[in-house]
Amino acid sequence: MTRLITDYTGKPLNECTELELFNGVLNLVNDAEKEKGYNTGKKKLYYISAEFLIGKLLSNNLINLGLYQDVKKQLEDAGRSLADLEEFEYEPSLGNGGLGRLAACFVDSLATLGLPADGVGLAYHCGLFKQNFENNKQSETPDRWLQWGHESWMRSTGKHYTVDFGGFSLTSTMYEIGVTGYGSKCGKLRLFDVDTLDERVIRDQISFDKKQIAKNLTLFLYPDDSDEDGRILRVYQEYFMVANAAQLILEEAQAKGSNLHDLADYAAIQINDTHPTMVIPELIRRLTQKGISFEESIEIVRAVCGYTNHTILAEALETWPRAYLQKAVPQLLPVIEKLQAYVAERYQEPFVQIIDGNDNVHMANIDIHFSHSVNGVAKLHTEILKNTELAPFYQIYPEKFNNKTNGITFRRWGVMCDPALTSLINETIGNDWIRHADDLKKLEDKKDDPDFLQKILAVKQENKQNFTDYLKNYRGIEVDPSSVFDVQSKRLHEYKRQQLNLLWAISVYNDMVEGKFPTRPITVFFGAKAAPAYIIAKDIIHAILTFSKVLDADPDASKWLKVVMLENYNVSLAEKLIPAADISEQISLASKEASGTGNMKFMLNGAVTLGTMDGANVEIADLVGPDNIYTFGQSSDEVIAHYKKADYVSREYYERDPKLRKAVDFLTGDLMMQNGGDPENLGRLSHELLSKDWFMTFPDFEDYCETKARMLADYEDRESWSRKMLMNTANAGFFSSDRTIAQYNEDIWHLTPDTDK
Ligand code: DL6
Repeated sequence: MTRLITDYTGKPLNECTELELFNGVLNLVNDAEKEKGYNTGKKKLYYISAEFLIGKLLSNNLINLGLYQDVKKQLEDAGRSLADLEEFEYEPSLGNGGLGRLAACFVDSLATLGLPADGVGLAYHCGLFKQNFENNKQSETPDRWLQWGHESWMRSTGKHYTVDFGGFSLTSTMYEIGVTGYGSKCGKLRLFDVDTLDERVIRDQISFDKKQIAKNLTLFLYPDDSDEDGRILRVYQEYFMVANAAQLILEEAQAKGSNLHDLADYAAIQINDTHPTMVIPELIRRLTQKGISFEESIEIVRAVCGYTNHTILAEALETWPRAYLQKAVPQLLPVIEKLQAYVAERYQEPFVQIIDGNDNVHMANIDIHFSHSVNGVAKLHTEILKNTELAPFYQIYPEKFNNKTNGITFRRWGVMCDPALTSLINETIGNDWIRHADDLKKLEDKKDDPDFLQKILAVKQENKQNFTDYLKNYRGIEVDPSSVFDVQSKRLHEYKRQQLNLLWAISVYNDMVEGKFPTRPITVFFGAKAAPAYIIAKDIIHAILTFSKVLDADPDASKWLKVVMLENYNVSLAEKLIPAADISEQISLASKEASGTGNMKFMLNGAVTLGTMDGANVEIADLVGPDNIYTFGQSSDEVIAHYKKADYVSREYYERDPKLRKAVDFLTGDLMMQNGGDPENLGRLSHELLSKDWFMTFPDFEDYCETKARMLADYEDRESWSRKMLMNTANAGFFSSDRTIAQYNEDIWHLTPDTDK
């Protein structure tokens, strides 16, 4: 039965304001979701995560509920447009990067597969900061997403818990955001907030009074941790998240008949990175309070919890000084100390201790000892964890380690963001691929069909034109849609090596000055936010923005090369940018990117990868074969060997390679300074590269430039390039998060799907 939007607006659609219309459709979606109902079952998964980067919800939910075409038509018949409502909707900023977006894809797949599951996290009021560019530099402002009518997505449940901290207690409220499944019942995101939050503690931009915990606890995701107050605040946040989660989990299990000894029959917990680690001691604490022995509590919790590791960067593995825990959560410290005694009794190896000799508590070590499963997020990553980063643990618990290569939801990253490609695929192989992604493989039958290859090129051109129009209309940026769209969009981090791409672009410019021009114009897009306290990352942004001005100021060069650093890159912008990309830059230093998920989104949308053999790039290369990906650079084994021997000296490469030297010198040269370059930022960046270059940009520079030149030359054979695009889309099926979630369930959670639709 058709749902009428007018039943929700109470007046004709052509008389509605944008807000009335938006709320009308939103309430229609909410009703449809409730009518579908929620996946239930005896055992439920709690996926606890500090981030859920869910993106805008309106169109995604309409697609999943099967209402998209109908609602679009009702709006069009009244002279209104769904695209306008999509623009009107404000994006929730509840995440930072891949880790949070993965959690959002996972809850979509959990719902779609009918698995009883909640995402559990925090209801940040401002979430991640909003990025602004001024004077070629990043600045940050609060992103008050909640002020934009999202109360209707995020519904209060009226449920409250008490969370005790050192010297005070806070009351929480649980909010819910519905997670629509595709052709299935729904799931829920359950986000906790403090009732006492007060946004007036924000002083200036994103700085605020960090001591007033009751007022600032859920203000920002990842508050600045460059000082001690900021770091302790993160402990408060993490404990608040898991203390609420623990109460919810125990309450729900008991309501379903658990006697707590059998908790693992009622609950599975996935600990997404180390932020939710304290759920382990918290549950043990609560179980012992209920009269269960400490030893048995450990076994119960271990049977319930699984841990996912998302990084091999040592500095990204959280450790908290014992004093912080003593201050914020004194009731938890005795439990952690007993866990340390338990470990020390069994294992002497210093690396695996929970509390080290300097009184630092290693959160990942708690996870590994007291979970029954430890997984990495791509084949290579899991191997590096087992053999290098976490080798002493692997020796103790070989049976716990397993791999779950990441995935993405094809509803958002295919159907929703690329309607032109979706139509072409649907008319060629039908639409089963949206739920059974391996079906995409059938597209390979078309790889020698010149008409089909032309159609693929036409779809890409349409997407490039759409993005060009968007940039012009909404951002005032002009780009040439017939240029090659070369895209690197991801968090700004030295290991991801935006600086390598920049040095390449500078050397293309240097070539042009010498009269060597590219065959076709190239537009290089960067989208990236730098953590506010990450100085070198901000210097790299400054260098990119300044270099883009150098190009704009040069009438000859700017016809051939344009660099666009997109402000405030977020999910909505990714949804426009990715379908338009020709080249997907995945150029992290081999061994450092746990998986990457952007690489999968670009691949699905027919971009060809230029990448190192890192993270999930390795699996992309296996799937598409060497003709359909461009790989370069040192192998992960070579990189790991260099770190071990500590024998890398960046200056040697600089001295040896004149092209590299010229590009590096350019960073601090006159042209950069004349175009708004700040000698302090650029000098620091140049010094960092020349004196350290910890992520080994220089050794890969030559191979990167040569490989990219070959790739750009190959781009000119349009039919052959289109075949590469096709092979990427056709082989993307493995990267559906439905596959990933099915594997987690099979190996770790053992939930029974709710098949009662
Ligand atoms: O697993 C999701 C995502 C991976 O795809 C990225 O490779 C990885 O960098 C990211 N990890 C994090 C955690 N910390 N760090 N760094 O964001 O997880």
